[in-house]
Amino acid sequence: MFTTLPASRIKSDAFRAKTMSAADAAALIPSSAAIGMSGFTGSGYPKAVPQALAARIEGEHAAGRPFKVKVWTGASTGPELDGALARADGIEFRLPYNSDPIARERINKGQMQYFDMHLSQVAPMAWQGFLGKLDWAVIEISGITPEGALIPSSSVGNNKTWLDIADHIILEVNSWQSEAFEGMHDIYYGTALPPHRVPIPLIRPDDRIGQPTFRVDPAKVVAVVETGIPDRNAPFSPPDAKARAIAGHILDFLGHEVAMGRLPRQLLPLQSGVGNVANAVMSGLMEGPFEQMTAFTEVIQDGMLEMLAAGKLATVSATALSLSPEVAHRFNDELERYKGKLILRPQEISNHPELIRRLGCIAMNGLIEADLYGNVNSTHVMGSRIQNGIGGSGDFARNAYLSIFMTPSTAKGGAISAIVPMVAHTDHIAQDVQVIVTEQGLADLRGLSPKARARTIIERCAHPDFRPLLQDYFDRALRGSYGLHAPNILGEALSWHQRFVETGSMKP
Ligand code: 0RQ
Repeated sequence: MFTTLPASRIKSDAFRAKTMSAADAAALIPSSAAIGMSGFTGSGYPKAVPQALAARIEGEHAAGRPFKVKVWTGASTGPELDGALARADGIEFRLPYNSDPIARERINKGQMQYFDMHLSQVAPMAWQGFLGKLDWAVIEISGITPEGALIPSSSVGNNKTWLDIADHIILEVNSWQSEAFEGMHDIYYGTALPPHRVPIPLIRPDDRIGQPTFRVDPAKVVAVVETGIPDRNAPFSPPDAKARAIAGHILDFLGHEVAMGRLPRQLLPLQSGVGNVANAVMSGLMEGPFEQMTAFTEVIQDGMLEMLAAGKLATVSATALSLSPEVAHRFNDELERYKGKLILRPQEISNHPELIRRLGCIAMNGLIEADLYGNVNSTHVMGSRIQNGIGGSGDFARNAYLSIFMTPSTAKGGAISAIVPMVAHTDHIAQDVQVIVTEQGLADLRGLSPKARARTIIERCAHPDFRPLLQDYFDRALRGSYGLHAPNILGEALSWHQRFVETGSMKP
């Protein structure tokens, strides 16, 4: 049968009967509710209901009535969710990862509680129950089948878990998302808590072990909202000289590892973090000699999609797309060509420590600062101000075959050294950090004792403006430390950070 109207994405009559406006759906949610939202980076997050909820919260506040909710997600989301709710001062508690600037400001002003956690652990911890009850789920999907199964959209995140454990569900059916998404997801329902846990039967990154849709109890679905709003990720800036230098060092190193017989010619499954540097490394790999690579990662940024399109990458497994607006629109039009090569999974699988260890991933993540002994701070600027969160970096770094961290050697126009005597907060201990790369060079820390690590990091990674200061600190620590295994002058170790807090520069 043909019609001039675009076919509804809601193919089930029972669900179509529950359609309503975003404002009507948001009006159902009470203050203090814990809401599991879809979304992982600026992809697949609900866009209409959170904005309507934010408008409602602003109205309640104007009338002098307190109204806040607790927001659980997959990872960061977009401005229509975190940005809108944070601007309305509507978030009381947030987990597990945030990159929204307004929410960040509220967290750092002490106005919003934030629980920063490993992304693989969100669903299992929700099942354990100590986070409290999940009252609502607001989930973006790309369609509903005639049988009432939900076709996921551009991220999977924790949606399976939110749909399973929430009391009430609101679905946003987004017709901006490509219909060709149907069949690209692999939703595994075999996870459980101990003592019922069994091995996850995934042997290769592109194995399918689940089903293409989410199941849902229709009795819990109280509203279905139709939208057509694009995903919103920040565009990537073209790789600058520093990002290109970092990518070059990593490519040389991987080539060396292949030559030494420690990596196969097609490498091992790649994991790449978020941000411009990570994207630049992917662009570097695009030009490099490696063919038929695979990826077992969290997010697929532009660089990875480009490699997939060019055949450099054979397959990619992730939990979310994280594409710039331009590439996301193109991807939507061309999605059919990626079928069979791209799989999106729940984040408890994409980030599963046992799978990462067994597959032997090559993890490449950004850092805020690293210290002389190879400990890494990924989250807390000057030890107290949260930037984003640990995200998946801990899941991957500890369990990877090769754990690489990368950063420009300075931040804030050269006022801050990314290499410091002692990190002001530790996310990744030295045992989980095998390689540190800056535009200055690459430090291969594998098998090195702490003092050898310090010498290598100063020589290879530190910026020339800070190298003599670090060398001087280390030399004096060698003379005056309480112990000479990992020498430190405790009273001085964090004085670099304090100097920045007081003067705006780490330079004396
Ligand atoms: O702040 O924008 O205000 O200037 O931190 O830094 O250089 O743009 O780098 O985007 O790659 O982010 C660690 C934050 C790096 C990221 C981090 C300031 C800097 C800037 C961003 P401004 P850049 P990136 C999988 C993996 C944890 C999660 C993770 C991250 C801002 O990589 O969140 O890895 N990692 N997940 O100025 C003070 C320093 C600084 C500093 C940078 N030493 N001191 N400020 N900045 N270094 C993906 C997911 O889990 C979803």
